[in-house]
Amino acid sequence: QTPPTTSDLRAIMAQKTSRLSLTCSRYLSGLSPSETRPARVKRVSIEGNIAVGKSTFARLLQSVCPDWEVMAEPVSKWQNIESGTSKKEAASPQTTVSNLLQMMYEDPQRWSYTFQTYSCMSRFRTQLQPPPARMLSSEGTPVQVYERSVYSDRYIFALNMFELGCINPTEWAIYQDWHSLLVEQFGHQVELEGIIYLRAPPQKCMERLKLRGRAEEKEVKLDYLDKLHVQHEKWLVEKSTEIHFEKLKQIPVLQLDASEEFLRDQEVREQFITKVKNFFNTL
Ligand code: UDP
Ligand code: D5M
Ligand code: MG
Repeated sequence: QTPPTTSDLRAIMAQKTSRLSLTCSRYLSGLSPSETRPARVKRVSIEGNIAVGKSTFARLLQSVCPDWEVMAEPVSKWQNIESGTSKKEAASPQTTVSNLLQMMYEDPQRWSYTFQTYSCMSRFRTQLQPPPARMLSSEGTPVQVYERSVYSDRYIFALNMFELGCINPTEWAIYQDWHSLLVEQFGHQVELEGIIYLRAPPQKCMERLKLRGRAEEKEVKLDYLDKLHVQHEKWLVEKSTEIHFEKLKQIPVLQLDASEEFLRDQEVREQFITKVKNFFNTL
């Protein structure tokens, strides 16, 4: 091989510099004034009833496109509450002290509010994570996809628990106060551009819940899934839930009929992916 000439090297350098400046300008032009996150990276949550297939669908999306980053719901964190998780305490070994998911299902009156504080905190943490560097230089439509959001925490689960009497009026007032404060303070950083609603009859979710066999959920009744289904319908279809954030009131929703077997049926899967791609392009 002949060594590169000076003009070859110049050409290579020019190409690299122009690629770098393209990446930087794309990144900077995408930044909206009050945020640290580039506006061209879209954020979408997958919403739906327990066991409708959100995690399965999230894994499918992750496998389809490298421009999409999927963030799973941190269920294992709720199952393993650890001591010594702060930075100061990081040097000492962490020990699992309890399973909050199990405690919430076993004694909802006692643990629902605590569960909501922790699940919501973990969702804020997830939604506040910056996009990975590879997304910033992507040519396509980079999208961060979350399994549920700080909004379903409030407008599905916390609201439902309040209506069931598992969260009392004082707890509900306090919850709503800090939830609004955090959403307003974090502003654009926790806003979503769209929602994918995986919709299926509660009976179908019950079948899938049994199929999955998560130990903590073995006492979950169809009636509970019915109530959560109604909350989803009110929020995302009928739009009758009272929403406290302007952008969320207008948010585009893609509804997919998740009673179809998208895990095993390739045709259904491809239809879903096409709909998702088209949806992302409209955001
Ligand atoms: N599942 C299925 N067919 C589908 C989608 C999901 O059999 O088309 C199964 C999946 O394998 C799992 C259960 O349904 O055993 C619940 O799915 P997942 O955990 O994804 O539901 P999520 O609670 O995250 O919505
Ligand atoms: O959701 C994971 C499990 O966690 C499921 O049993 C529902 C429960 N969950 C999730 N978020 C909440 C809130 N905010 N309150 C109460 N229960 C919650 P899955 O749908 O299986 O992915
Ligand atoms: Mg899941």
